[in-house]
Amino acid sequence: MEERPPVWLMRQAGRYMPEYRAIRAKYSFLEMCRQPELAATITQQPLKAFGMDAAILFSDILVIADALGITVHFEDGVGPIIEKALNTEKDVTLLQKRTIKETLGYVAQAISLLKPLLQVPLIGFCGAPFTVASYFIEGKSSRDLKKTKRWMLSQPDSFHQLLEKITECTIDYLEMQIAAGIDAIQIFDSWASVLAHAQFEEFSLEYLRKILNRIQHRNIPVILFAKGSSVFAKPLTHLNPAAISLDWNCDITQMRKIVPSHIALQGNLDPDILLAPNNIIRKEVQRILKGMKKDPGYVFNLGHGISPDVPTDAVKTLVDCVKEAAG
Ligand code: 1CP
Repeated sequence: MEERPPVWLMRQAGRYMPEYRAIRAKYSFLEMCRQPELAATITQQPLKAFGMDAAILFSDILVIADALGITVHFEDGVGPIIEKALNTEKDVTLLQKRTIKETLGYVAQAISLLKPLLQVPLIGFCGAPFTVASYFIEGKSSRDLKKTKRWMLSQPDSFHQLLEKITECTIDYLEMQIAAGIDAIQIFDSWASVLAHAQFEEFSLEYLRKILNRIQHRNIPVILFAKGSSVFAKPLTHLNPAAISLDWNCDITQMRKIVPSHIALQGNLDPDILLAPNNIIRKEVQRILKGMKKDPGYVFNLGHGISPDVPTDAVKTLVDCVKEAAG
């Protein structure tokens, strides 16, 4: 019998699930992140509904703002809003790193609550410094990150200072998650795709390298996700992560020519496939399963997160289809 790959989905907990919306009707998004019992319940919702092979902690890449004294809130239908978006070098100088335990201790509590309840590994996560910096500068979601890139290109020194500060907080934050018991880490560089190759190496990769080097002694598998990971696969392999999570633009079978076999591959299914009829979902899932059948390490996932308008039945179809591949 061929072994099937494990399956989990980025943003597997979220608004597409009625169980999530029922809790969301009573609490703000940040309350849901900050109350460990709620975060633990929401983390388990997709596992109970669909039976994924891993849990990802319910939280957000932007909660780290608290650790730098930046205030973020989430507006319904809009997304994250940074109260005082960063504008100048002085704003960066004024950022004060706070104790992670004091500002983000609730994340460790949620992990401690969850660990004894789960039968599957728990993935902790953080944002890549570049992506987190882009939200702090833009102040909200942006399609093109013009303000970020203008700053990066015109004042690279202060941009590096900002990345450095976020990196230091991120390392402490991951150390806390590891001490609390998570089994793996995924780092999300969701906006790397706006960067030219050399810009990616200078403004993102170097900080990812720093993070991986500093937590290496913990022996925790690290999955690197970037929007654009297929374009940046070569430099990402130089960091020697446990896995690289691929966007959906590439032919995953061809990526093995670039990514050595000791680094697992994850992802690659176009998230919009979940908007298609079930027979199409099955066909596309099977296409990837067939292509990766003989691969030494593949983890089934989407090329990016699930969107809120996806039907739950589509997610069930995807997970069932991967699990059936065992027989
Ligand atoms: O209104 C609501 O109910 C909030 C919607 C929501 C949810 C469910 C947000 C706001 N964040 C989350 C959870 C979340 N965010 C998880 C949970 C674990 C999971 O099930 O996967 C994770 C891993 C994230 C990470 C995250 N937040 C990323 C990186 C991953 C990605 O999708 O690229 C990013 C960029 C964010 C920022 C963010 N958080 C929320 C919104 C609406 C946004 C903005 C996205 C954008 O700018 O387009």
